[in-house]
Amino acid sequence: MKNDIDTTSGEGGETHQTATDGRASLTTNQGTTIADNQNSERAGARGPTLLEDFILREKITHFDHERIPERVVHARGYGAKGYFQSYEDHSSLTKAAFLRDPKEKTPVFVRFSTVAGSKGSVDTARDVRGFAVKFYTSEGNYDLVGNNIPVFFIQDAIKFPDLIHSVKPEPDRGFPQAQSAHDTFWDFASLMPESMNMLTWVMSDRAIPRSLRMMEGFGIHTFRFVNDAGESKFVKLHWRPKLGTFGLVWNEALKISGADPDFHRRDMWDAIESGDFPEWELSVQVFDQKTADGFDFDILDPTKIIPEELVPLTPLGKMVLDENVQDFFAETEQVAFCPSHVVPGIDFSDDPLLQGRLFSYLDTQLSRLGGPNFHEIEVNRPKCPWHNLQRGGHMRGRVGSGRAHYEPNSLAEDAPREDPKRGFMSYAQEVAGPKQRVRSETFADHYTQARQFWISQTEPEQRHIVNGFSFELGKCQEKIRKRMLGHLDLIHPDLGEAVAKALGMEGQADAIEPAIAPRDTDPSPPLSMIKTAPKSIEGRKIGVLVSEGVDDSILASLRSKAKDEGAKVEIVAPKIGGVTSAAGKAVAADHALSGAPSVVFDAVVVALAEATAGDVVKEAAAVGWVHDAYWHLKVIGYTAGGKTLLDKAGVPDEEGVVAVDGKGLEQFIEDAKEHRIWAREPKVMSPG
Ligand code: HDE
Repeated sequence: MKNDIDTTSGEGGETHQTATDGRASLTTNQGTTIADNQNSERAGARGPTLLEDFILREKITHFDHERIPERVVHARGYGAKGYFQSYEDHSSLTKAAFLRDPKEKTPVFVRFSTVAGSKGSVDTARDVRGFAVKFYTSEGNYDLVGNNIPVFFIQDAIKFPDLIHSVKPEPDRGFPQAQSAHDTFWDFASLMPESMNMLTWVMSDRAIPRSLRMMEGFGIHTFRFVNDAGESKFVKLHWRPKLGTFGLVWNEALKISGADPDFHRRDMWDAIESGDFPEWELSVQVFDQKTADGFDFDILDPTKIIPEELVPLTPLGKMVLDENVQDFFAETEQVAFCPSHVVPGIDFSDDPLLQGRLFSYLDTQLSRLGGPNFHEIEVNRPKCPWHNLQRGGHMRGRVGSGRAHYEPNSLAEDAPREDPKRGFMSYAQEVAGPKQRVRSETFADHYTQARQFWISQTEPEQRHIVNGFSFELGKCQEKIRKRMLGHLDLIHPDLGEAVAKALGMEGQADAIEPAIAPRDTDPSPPLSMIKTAPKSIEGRKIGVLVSEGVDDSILASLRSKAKDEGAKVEIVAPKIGGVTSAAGKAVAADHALSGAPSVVFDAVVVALAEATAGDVVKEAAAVGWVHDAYWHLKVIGYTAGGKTLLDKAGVPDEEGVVAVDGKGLEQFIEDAKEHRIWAREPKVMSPG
């Protein structure tokens, strides 16, 4: 653990800054030791405070300026550190050093985020998640600034301010916060047919991830890799989580927002603290211009994916996050990602959204971080040597030397010089054409891929998309609902019909003329989370509700089985003081019942002792605990005493409701590996 007081920066070393007991003395920012940190200086014990109290003024001034402007989008984020390691030498693809040496561990800083909400909003809002990775490579910083959904709402950067203005709180009233479920967003979206593919993804459970550790990441745009021979291929970048990709269910997400607004960051922090390091695989889809020419969509259009059936994924390496941040502000808040931060071997495509981003990120740091020297902040500084002839600017930290800060010069022989051999060179792509403001016709099919996404989903996933649309549109004006229903009919008549039914608006869809009529394609199974879900409870949490006299052997076998499977058990007791087991042992509570509703667990066990179950059963919180677990399709284990609570909550004896005495525990774990009992859902809610 590093000391949070920096005693090393002063030249003076250990003089007056070290108190007699060996602890660092409190000083001002100028290094002057502070004698009294409890009282400001005043004229007389009850008199006015003196302006000359520089210690008070310095402390308050610093405090007054402790906040910086939050990010205009992606304000709520969470960071972690780790490394990337290439599986092998990929030099046939790229000259980027970090993808060439499988022995090298390249340090990374990752920031996950929501998009619409402000810094103090909740983790589990329905939203796209940012997935931004800074690789501190030996050849400079490379930022892969992606999202957890592989397509985007718009095709041209010039529409981004409009998109964000529409989703942010409405400017006259200042709400709603962190939500797309309001008029302005759906008004804009329904007038932008290009957003239809992304909207279908965002209404799926991908927009309410179970955990940041269980999210995919995508570079979205087509990029280029360039090798030593100067040959270039196009690439799409993908992160795939080792634990699989999982979502919450909507009602669960709503309740988590209240029970634990920090649900995702706490989950990430806890996992890393306990040595359960999140891991992702980086892959690319590699293709050339000829292959691109054969697609019936444009590879420069960021509202399209390249289905894996057309170009499979080539794994490049893995990323492991093994260290939590030490100072949230200094690191997570001040980290500055820019898609324009690339290294030799990685290059851009002409995607018009990407091209706008190449300008925007550097620009936004100037006001957010206060000037052009943000690269000197520790989290942003390259870990390889860097030197140039720039000087000056707000908060310049580096101390330059010599007279010549221009080039060419003959006064400083040792000044840095350009390096045509190792330096970054853009791929020499031919560019020609008239200057014009047009949208290429190859960008005009807005429905085919949305339809493919829809038909690739399992039944429960389709139900949730219907629910997502009907929840959000249910908060909008009628004309917006009708317009959206018209688009949904084009995406797929089944989707349009189901949402219309859920809204009670059958037959009311506007007729919308598509620029290009949608085509039918084959489904693409990798687009479904359920079809690709690993059967495992690794990284999951099992909540166990106990009462006085709980059976020791059930707790012991549950703990040992969960450990073998890489899952965690947390004890929920009526009171935080815990309970005493049947054998008279103290069972510590991880949570009081009031502080841990079942929404924060993946599976639950109701392990009440028969003799004391009656005390728990009369608590509405306990009944709600079990009722919600059932509603949210969780696997529920129970003891003989626990059965009383299940009966009170109206939980029937059926698949996924398992007696855990004796052999039943194995069954409970096997069922929990299915994550949710999807067959139960039609019994607890209808779509919409
Ligand atoms: Fe961003 N975006 N964005 N974005 N974006 C920002 O940069 C912008 C887009 C993404 O954790 C801002 O430092 C424009 C797509 C992430 O710090 C800003 C356009 C994708 C993050 C900005 C886009 C992203 C940002 C705000 C359309 C997925 C958070 C603060 C042309 C590939 C990074 C900042 C972090 C942040 C602009 C579209 C991902 C204003 C103009 C597409 C993950 O520069």
